[in-house]
Amino acid sequence: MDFLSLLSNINSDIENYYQENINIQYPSIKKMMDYALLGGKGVRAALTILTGKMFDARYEDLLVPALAVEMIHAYSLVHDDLPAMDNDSMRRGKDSAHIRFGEANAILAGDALLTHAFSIINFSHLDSEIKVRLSSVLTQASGANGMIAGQIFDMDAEGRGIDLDGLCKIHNHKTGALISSAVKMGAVISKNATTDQINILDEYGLRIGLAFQIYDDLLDVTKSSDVLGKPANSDIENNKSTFPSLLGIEKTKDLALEQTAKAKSLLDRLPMNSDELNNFSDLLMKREF
Ligand code: GRG
Repeated sequence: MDFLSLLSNINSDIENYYQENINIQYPSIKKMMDYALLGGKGVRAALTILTGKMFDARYEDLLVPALAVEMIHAYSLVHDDLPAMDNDSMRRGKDSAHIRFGEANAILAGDALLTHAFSIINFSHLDSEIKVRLSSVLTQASGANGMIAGQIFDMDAEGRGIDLDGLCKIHNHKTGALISSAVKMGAVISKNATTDQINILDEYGLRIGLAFQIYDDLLDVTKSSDVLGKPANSDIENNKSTFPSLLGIEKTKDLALEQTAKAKSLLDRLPMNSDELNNFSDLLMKREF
């Protein structure tokens, strides 16, 4: 199956699961949450599901963390687009949430997605022990030691020159941690994964997350706003160091492929067939947006 068909099938299952299980009493809040959540590629959900399949996890179980991680991701995009952050007016081919609903509503819609990501886990059909493990993985990745730290490092670096190590540190936290949590939750849910295997997947997730971000930086300078569904060249306009600004386009491409190859080589250390996740890793480096 090609990249977009795979993602489109997963996205429609995630959307159905969301509509059936989210319990929001107030239509105006639900409308803003729907607006911010739906319409992304669903890469993190796909990583959870493909990893879970490797460990023979049940598809209906995997939908729980797959949705939760997409809700955290959507909240981070809403807040990242705010005037106080990156100040971007377009996202996923439409107005950013604060342009559509106003800044205060967008902040609250982001907060609602963040909070309800954990409700989706806690009120699900899963065993209590699994719920605790999933919540722990997701909190670690999205909280002050993960994505939030990455955003703060990123803001601190704005307008100052940073080196390649500094840039990798930002993105390991800002992008890699959540992507790695998506991968790990697919394994954790199955109860079949050993600690060693989860550690291997953690490293795979961080490497593929870094490769994803490097490639995202490349798309920012090589594709149009129409193709991206968000403003092109936004990193330059925000005066941010990026992989292309530090390395140039060709070396950035090489680095993305090198990180992907390293990520894939980690999968070889797992005893089960990892072909689907391997192929997906390659497809991430061929995406158009
Ligand atoms: C608490 C104020 C506050 C902020 C939360 C904003 C934030 C912390 C973190 C930002 C995280 C962020 C926006 C990382 C960028 C990662 C990235 C490459 C996003 C694009 O991901 P895609 O391409 O997007 O998967 P789609 O739209 O397809 O889901």
